[in-house]
Amino acid sequence: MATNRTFTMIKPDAVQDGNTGAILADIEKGGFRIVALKKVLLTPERAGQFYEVHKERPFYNDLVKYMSSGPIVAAILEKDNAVTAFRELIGATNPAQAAEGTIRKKYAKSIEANAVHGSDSDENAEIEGSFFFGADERF
Ligand code: DGI
Repeated sequence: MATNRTFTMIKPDAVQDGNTGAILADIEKGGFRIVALKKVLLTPERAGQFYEVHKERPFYNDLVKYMSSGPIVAAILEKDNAVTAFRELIGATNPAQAAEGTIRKKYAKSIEANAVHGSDSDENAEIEGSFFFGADERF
């Protein structure tokens, strides 16, 4: 059964471009409640740990370098069927293929600098949320 929480990060390019507020507004307008929120600079070690599942992919080193290149904004979000609903709101990984009106279509620059992360399963949403937030940071 689908749970009602997912995890997101606003990635360094979108934070650097001053799009944090606009993206959070799109998220709330999309019907998601912000359960937890913080701005943080990942070390390359922490970014590498977060993307451990992609370790064997050819873009892993670039991804780790990019995700630790500037602060990100991490959040836990709540809505019915949150994982699926949020991936619909953000659009395809590659912004060239993202549907009109999606967050990636509006704010992403490339397949790597693609503005936001969204968990791909309920299990990963819980793991990723716990990577950033303790129980006393979720409301
Ligand atoms: O779940 P997604 O973020 O939509 O996509 P994913 O889990 O397949 O990949 C995680 C991130 O890795 C993605 O947001 C951007 C980066 N990435 C994925 N595929 C490529 C990539 N980066 C590069 N440079 N090239 C890729 O083919």
